[in-house]
Amino acid sequence: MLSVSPSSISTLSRYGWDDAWEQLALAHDGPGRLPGRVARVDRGRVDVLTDRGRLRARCPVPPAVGDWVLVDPGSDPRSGTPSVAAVLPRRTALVRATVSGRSEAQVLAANVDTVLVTVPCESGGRAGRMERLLALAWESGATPVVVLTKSDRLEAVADAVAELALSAPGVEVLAVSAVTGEGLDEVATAARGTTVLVGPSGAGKSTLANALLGEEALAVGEVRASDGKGRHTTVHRELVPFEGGVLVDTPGLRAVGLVDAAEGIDKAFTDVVELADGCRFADCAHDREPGCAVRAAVEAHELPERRWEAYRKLQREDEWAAARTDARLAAERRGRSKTITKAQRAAYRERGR
Ligand SMILES: Nc1nc2c(ncn2[C@@H]2O[C@H](COP(=O)(O)OP(=O)(O)OP(=O)(O)O)[C@@H](O)[C@H]2O)c(=O)[nH]1
Ligand SMILES: [Mg+2]
Ligand SMILES: [Zn+2]
Repeated sequence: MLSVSPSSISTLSRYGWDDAWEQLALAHDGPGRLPGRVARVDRGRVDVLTDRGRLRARCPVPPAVGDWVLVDPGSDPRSGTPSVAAVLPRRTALVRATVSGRSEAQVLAANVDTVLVTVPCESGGRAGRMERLLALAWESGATPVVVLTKSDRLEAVADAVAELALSAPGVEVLAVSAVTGEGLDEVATAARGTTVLVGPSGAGKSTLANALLGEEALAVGEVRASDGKGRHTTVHRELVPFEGGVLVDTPGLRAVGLVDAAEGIDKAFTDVVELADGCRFADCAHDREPGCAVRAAVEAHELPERRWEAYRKLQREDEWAAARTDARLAAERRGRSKTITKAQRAAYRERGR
């Protein structure tokens, strides 16, 4: 029998546990098995939040932060330490290509509902990196929200928000200062369910997480005075429950490669996709074809050339990566998380009616 009592369910639900997870868990039932959520992953070991507290468990195949697992307490024959017996199928997964660009993908976080894409106010040319992160977030199946951080350092906050919004169609764009607390309530409201903070080093992700948590749980680092870049203070992905849900703080991303993210890219560029629908030819390459709505919009300065180029660049990169991606990984992601995500999206639509 699965070891879940009503009181343990109330503890687990703070971490995001629900009836659907319980149904999935029953399929992997075993004596004394404890459900729990992965809060941190180290080499061969994971920290799992269970109703009996935080367990450190061995794990032959490392899951990702945010995965729901079933732990056999004290079952490892050699050491008697807990070990992970099963990883439940993912609803969503935030996945990037590995930094090396080899044919591997890395799951940044699993079972994510909201992705807070942080944009530090001091960074110039903010849109490009944000667009890339939005594509990654959309592809995961979660809902992205853009957060302009350190707004206390900015005079024209509303202008900066409006400018970002132009490159984030259909996405809520918020500004926040962890120093003054301005905008914090809005971010707390937007941080629904399991919420992951992503963005460059020094953006203030850990500072914002601490502000949302109401305690200094995560280490914060200075940025270099010369260029305002962070020093990669956070080195582990870490899941922390808070009053309003679950937060995942992540290390600043140096490079964010996209993998099998065509859908996510299109969602991050709905303005471009809609324009392309208006081209005369269905297979328009948006180059020199007559009746090309995209070129016309660029020439009329209705679609910024920069944004059009950014879209093309991400598409090319994704196609290139897809051609090199390990077929097994791609199949795994499509077969598991994506079908579930699609079913889930359909369910959301139903509920929204
Ligand atoms: N003025 C101001 N400074 C902030 C704010 N939020 C963060 N900072 C400062 O920005 C610096 C970087 O903050 P962190 O929270 O460590 O940034 P991070 O995104 O977690 O960085 P990594 O862990 O390296 O990825 C620190 O010096 C913070 O004090 C803010 O709202 N206003
Ligand atoms: Mg940090
Ligand atoms: Zn066209």
